[in-house]
Amino acid sequence: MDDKARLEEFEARINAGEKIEPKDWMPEEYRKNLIRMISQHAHSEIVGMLPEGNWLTRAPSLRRKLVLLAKIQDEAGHGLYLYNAAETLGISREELLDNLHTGKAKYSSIFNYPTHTWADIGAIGWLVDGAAMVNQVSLMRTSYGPYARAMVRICKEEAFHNRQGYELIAELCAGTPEQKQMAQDALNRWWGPSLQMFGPDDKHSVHSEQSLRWKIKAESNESLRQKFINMTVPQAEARGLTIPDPELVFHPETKTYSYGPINWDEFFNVIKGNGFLNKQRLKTRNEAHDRGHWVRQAAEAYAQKHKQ
Ligand code: FAQ
Repeated sequence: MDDKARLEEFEARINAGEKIEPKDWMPEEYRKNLIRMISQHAHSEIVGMLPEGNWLTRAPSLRRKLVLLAKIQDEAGHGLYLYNAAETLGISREELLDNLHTGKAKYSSIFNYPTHTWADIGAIGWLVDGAAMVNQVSLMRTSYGPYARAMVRICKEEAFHNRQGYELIAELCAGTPEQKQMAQDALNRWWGPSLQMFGPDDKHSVHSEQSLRWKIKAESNESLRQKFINMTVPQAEARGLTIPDPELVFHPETKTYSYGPINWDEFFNVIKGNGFLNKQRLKTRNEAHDRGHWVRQAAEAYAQKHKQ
């Protein structure tokens, strides 16, 4: 079979809703795009542990500390499934991590923002995990089998992450006026960056057309952003919080919200490496990786010994 015939067969399988598996023929562009996207996703899970890890020693109760600890451990697990899924496409873990540590690969823009107060931990769970969940539920339908299957478990855990964040925010809203203000301040700071997490609008999204055609992505950036807004605004209102967007309007006939402009200059600046914490995040990740050298060395020696 020549490449043209292979491509036709590949696209017919995608259109029929079949999953593509690691040993199946796939166009080089499909493989490359998936490695880019899955690895960016994996790196986001791992870098996403950093802002929350910083708050473990400052959690206000033992219960909150246990919940946060469990959530951070889940994120490490998500990173692991995703690195494994990326490896099935023929790239090594070392190369994937090297791309993160040298700044060649991206991770989610959202993790370059600082966490000023405990309410920010609630906002991360409620908004950041909420946005991640909306995106990942749609990725359960991605055409690449290992990625789709990783999403099933990840989504179950994201639902718990999202609820714990919302519960934390709800508790602050039911507390003193100062606590409620903390929750509002966190919402004010995290709302815009959370909307940016879905990526640029359809006109400016570089990969969407091809990714939608090959069902790497099941939905466009815009459509997922809209779902997130429709889900989250009523949750804010239920706690007496105000979404920081004066142009937000509910349309009862379509049951959707229209919203004001998103700050894309800020977004592109952050993904170019100029966000508030980009340099610090990479430095911390590199240091953690170096500290783990002896563990990888021991695991490698063990694997070698048992191969013989
Ligand atoms: N941040 O052409 P598009 C989480 C880049 S998981 C940084 O539209 P695409 C869990 C994009 O890479 C969060 N860069 O790209 C957690 C491309 O640049 P490139 C992560 C971004 O891939 C919660 C350029 O802009 N989730 O948070 C971002 O078709 C709490 C043009 O964009 C995933 O990664 C961004 N936000 O669509 C952990 C889900 N958006 O690569 C701890 C899987 C866009 O050409 C605590 N990924 N860019 O140099 C996706 O669904 C897609 O990759 C999108 C972007 C939707 C993110």
